[in-house]
Amino acid sequence: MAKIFGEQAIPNMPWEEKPTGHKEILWRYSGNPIFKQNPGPKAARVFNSAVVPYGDEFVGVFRADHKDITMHLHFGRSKDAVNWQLDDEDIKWVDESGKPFQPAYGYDPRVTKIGDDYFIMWCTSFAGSPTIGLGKTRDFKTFTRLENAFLPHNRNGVLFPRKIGGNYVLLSRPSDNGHTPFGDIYLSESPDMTFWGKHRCVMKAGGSWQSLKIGAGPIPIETDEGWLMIYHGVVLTCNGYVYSFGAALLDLENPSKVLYRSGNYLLTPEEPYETVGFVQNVCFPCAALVDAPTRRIAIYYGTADTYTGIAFGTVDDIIKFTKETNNLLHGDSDIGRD
Ligand code: BMA
Repeated sequence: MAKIFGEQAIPNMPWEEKPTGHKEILWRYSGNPIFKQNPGPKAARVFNSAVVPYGDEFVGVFRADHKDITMHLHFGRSKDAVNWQLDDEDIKWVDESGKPFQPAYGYDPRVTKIGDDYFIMWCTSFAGSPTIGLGKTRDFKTFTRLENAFLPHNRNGVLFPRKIGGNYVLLSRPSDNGHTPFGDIYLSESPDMTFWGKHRCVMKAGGSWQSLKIGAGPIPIETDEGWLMIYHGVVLTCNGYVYSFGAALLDLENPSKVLYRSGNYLLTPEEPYETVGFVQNVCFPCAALVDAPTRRIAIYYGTADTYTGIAFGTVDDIIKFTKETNNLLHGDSDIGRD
């Protein structure tokens, strides 16, 4: 059994036991999807979103695409992390001097807690092109934008939950301006969340379900087997892109070194709410709740760019699966400097 570092007990997180006879590593919540269409006066579809425990309850930063098909971040709160009260309006950001500083759009948020701060990463508009927006809050009332991490074009920013080697570490997926037909996972370091450098390649797309592009998903989970990184992988079929997700273990002190990488997906679009929607065949994880004492994990994933689902499993089963199906590609186990 792997030791899980830094993760708190969340005894009230959503959970259902594995259905009898279920053969796969993950199983879907029976009440999926937890967000149906048109959940708010402006929000048409809520998906690819981040949730975290907060006090005895849960809060989240949600991707809500509006009824004019623009992409926004909304705050939400919940007592059980299943039934959510979503704000009608999008999050209002200020800059570090307290002046309004609203992004033109925002999507695919992640939330990482470090100390008392909750850092929020999302895909933001920078001079009209996508890059990684960064912000922080302590109370989920005042949301302060920090400097954008990178130049365009970049997406899927995921901050590790502690400094590594004295620096903050951010995963990212350099991209283009559109529905990017390529994409590998990189990391960058920063002493102060403003200046980012020491860029490293973590792993590249390749191999069946993850052959076209890959991108980090939930915040990596620190275990004594390595950082457990759940990530999405895309294959291009005759019928378009298919988004599945799998897992990798990264070296604890040098996370650009991949120790294991799942050769099979953990979850792929199968249910109608995953295969049919605004964009068909998408399972896109952005958050996970882990109850360290019981090893339970609840993965939140956007489905078909329309709904939000939860998949359950255990950290130990995912680690075992990642090792058993291991399919490291050339260069994965390197430091990724060249
Ligand atoms: C990606 C991202 C995701 C989206 C996916 C499928 O490029 O934009 O937000 O879920 O495409 O449309």
